[in-house]
Formats: sequence, structure tokens, C-alpha cells
Amino acid sequence: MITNRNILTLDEFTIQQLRGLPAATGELSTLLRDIGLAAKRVNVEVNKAGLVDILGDYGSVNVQGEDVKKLDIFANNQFMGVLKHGISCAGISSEELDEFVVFDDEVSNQSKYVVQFDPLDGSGNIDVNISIGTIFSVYRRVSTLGKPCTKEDFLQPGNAQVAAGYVIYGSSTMLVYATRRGVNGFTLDPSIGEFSLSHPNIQCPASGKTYSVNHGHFFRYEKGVQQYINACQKKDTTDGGPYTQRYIGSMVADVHRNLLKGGIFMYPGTTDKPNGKLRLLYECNPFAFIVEMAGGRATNGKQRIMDIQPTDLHQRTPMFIGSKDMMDELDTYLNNQ
Ligand code: P6P
Repeated sequence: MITNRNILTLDEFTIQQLRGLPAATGELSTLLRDIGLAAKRVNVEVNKAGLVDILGDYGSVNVQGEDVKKLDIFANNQFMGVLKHGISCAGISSEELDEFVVFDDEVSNQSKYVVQFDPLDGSGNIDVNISIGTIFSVYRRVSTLGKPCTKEDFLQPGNAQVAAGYVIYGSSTMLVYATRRGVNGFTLDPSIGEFSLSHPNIQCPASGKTYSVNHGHFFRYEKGVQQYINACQKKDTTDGGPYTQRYIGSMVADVHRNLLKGGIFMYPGTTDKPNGKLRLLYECNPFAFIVEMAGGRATNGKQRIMDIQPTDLHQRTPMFIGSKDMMDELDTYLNNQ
């Protein structure tokens, strides 16, 4: 395989971005490269998960009450490790950990950022070889530099995010991240072991023909959601249809597809779980940041996801995210109730 020297690696890209910001310290670029390193290490294990005894339940149950797969723990430790030993992060919170982790050493306490992540989202799909992913969110600390980070650093609304991204371990491995300067996608090139810029300046199409939702919960959704789903099924060529239903039970894969091709992903609340299943801080906020930076929208059905003031590290929220025009149409059903 001939490596095209004209394709920037993640490291080259972040450094080039840095050159365009003379006042920048480089901490964010370093942090993103650290995340890229951890992603490469996790990718190796994900790719051979079927071959080694890393499958199967880890025997414990996480704060979500879900069986923890060994890869979850491995991924959690990889991301926490590179961030703890880097120079840009004062602490982390993770889906796999009940509480946030303060790194509390001299260098980390001086670091400007904290990171929240879901180390391996969709891990229930590991054993059946369906794409899974890592989701991360970066905030500037509100606590005093030089001292340990505090819980307030992690309970900021999503509109305070500095950067957010995800890794999708699929037919190829991609790292997509957004800053306020745009959304860019990098595909892991095995020939050089580097993430290389493959999807510059990602824009979410204003509309699409894919709707993603778990139909199994249909009769537990609110009426407006049911009416929108029914409308999606009735569309024909005269009104932008027919639509296709695509839902593989791995949020990273479903939202990634809709981000690139256009579409809407919904995980609504239900009569028995009004806040739905997805976590605000390390699943919904990062994707909301990414999709909005690409021109799409993300709400909880009533308000912008990124305007929600968090009160708990692991709080859930209903999630509607995707192409702007499709989200606007959904609102006409939700607001008519
Ligand atoms: P359900 C995976 O467990 C996950 O958190 C998301 O990645 C995915 O979109 C959702 O749950 C699937 O949940 O209830 O439809 O199986």
C-alpha cells in the first residue's frame, strides 16, 4: 500500500490547526493526540476480540447496572492512562466509573481540561461483531488551576464543550472530532499505524432518508413520537421519501452514518423510562456538539441537549439528533401535543 504523503495524519492536522492559533498553548492538540493513541491501542484489542479470552463478562456490573465486558475495562484504562500521563487533563469521568477521577499531581492540576468518555459504547455488540465505539467530550475547567479538579468541572452544560469526538471500530476504524472550527474525520491507516484525514470538514446533510429508532418500544413512546415514526413510514417520492429504517443498536454507528449521509436518530423516553436510556454527559452532549458543528440539531424533545444543566454524572436524557430539516419536522409533531 503506498502512503499518500498528501494526506495529513491526526498529529500533523492538530499541529497545523495549532499554527493557525498563535495564542493556543497546544494543550488541546496534545490531548487529542493522546486520545488517538489510546484509540489505536483499543482498536488492536477490538479487532482480535474474537480470538482471545477478552470476550465474555468481566464478572462485574457497572454503575449502569450492565454486565461489564472485559473490553470495556481495557478501553477505560487505556483512555484514562494516556490522559493521566499526559500534560493536558486534570481528571476524567467515565461510564465505567461511579465517580469522577482526579489525577491530582502537579502537572495534571495545572492542566486546563477535563474529559468525559464512554470508553466502549455498544459493548453488548462485541460478541456479535457489530461496530462499537468510544465517545469523548472535552471541557475547560471552571475550578482553580494549580488545584485538583472538582465535580463542577464535570457538571457543565454541553454548550461549554471545547471539543468532542468519537472513535468507531467498524469495517475501518475512524476517529471523528469537532472543535468550534469544524468537524473532521480520520481513518486509521494500518500501513503506517496513523489516523489519516479522510473526511475533512464534515457537514451533516440538511435532510436524509434514514430514521433510526427502536421500534420495539413504539407503544411506550409519547404520541408525538409515534406520529412522527408513522409519518416516516408513509413518505413517498413526492415528500422526500421513501424513508429507510436503520437501527443497529450501537449509537456510534447509527449516528455516524446519519452524520455523513443525513438522517435522524431517536432514543425517546418511554412510559416506564421517561428519561430514556442514553447518558447526557458522555453520550448525548458529545454527539450534540459534533452534529451541531456539522449543521445538524440535537434535542431532548423539548430543549437543545447542550442547554441542559447537568446535576448528576450519569443522568439520562431522551435524545433526538440529526439532519436539521428532519429535526424541524419532528418538532412539528412534538409541539402539537
Ligand atoms: P436499545 C448501546 O447499549 C446503547 O447505549 C447505544 O449505543 C445504542 O444506541 C442503544 O444503547 C441501544 O439501546 O434499548 O435500543 O437496545
